[in-house]
Amino acid sequence: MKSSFRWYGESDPVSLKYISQIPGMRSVVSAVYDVKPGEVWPEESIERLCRLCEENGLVFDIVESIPVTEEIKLGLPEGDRHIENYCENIRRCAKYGIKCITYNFMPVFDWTRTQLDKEAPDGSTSLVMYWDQMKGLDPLKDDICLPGWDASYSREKIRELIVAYGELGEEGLWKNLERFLKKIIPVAEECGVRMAIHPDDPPYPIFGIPRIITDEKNIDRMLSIVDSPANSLCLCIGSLGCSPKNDMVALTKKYAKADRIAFMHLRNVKILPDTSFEESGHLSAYGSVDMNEVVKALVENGFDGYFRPDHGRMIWGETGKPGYGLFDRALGSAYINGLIEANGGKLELL
Ligand SMILES: [Mn+2]
Repeated sequence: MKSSFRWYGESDPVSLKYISQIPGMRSVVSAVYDVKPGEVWPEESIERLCRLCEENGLVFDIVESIPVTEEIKLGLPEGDRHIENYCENIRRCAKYGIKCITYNFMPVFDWTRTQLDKEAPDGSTSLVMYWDQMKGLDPLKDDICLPGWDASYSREKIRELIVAYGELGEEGLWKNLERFLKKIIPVAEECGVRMAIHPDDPPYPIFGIPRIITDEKNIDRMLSIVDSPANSLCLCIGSLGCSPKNDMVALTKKYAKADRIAFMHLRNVKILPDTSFEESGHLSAYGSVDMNEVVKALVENGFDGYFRPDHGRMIWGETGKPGYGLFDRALGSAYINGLIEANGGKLELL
């Protein structure tokens, strides 16, 4: 297995030097951030990321994400040009050694939480979603913007998108995903890249916006659209795991065995009695997922792809991008390394 760490480029307060000091760390998960979604990434930008990682004893070989535009997801005419550009981005990334590209097919919002700095009794903070904070909110009527929502959209644009997706519905979104996959997966195959779709976070509809990568049945449907290892999963334990209906150990076993996991997002989540959830520390005892059983399932089923500790809490006075501080993610990484070693798995070092 290949240990990786997300890095938001040169403006990230977490340095590559520090990332390289995390035991077993190998790959940097990053992206070109200064290009509008739907456009082509300049080769110089990809090359620069490769060089910076290499200078720090790391490798940039996994991308998160190449965003899928609303035009593609809504099946608008402009979407065709965006899909062409998407294919070109896959080719360009492959040219510089990228082996895996993560993306999601979530309409409008990449993820939804109601608070990013909920303080736990120990003083650490984390991201949470509480239904009682969501109650009564209506983005069609109210002037609201939840954390994690794309701030570049105007309120008016968000309302417009919500109406458009409501009309499109789940089946319409499936149709557009199918169209997208049938275009990009052959290109990924040709380039030796595995596409890894990130599940919807959280895995249920919010404000009536359809969500489709939510559970086993829908994941099976998605994987069968193009039956190829190039059409794989970024299995995010914390995203799928915040629905009590998803058995994360069983899903990990099933998809690792079928070789349809390219990337693992390993973090724990605590589901509350009303199905609200809190992002917890990685340790099994802190959340609702048995992390040891998840890692054991990976080892026993020969998983040799990438994993990263995903979000962490903010601890030790660190400030920065919520979920993406250095300290707790590094602790998560070390914990996962321990689980891998104890279960007889192997870390692939550079
Ligand atoms: Mn994730």
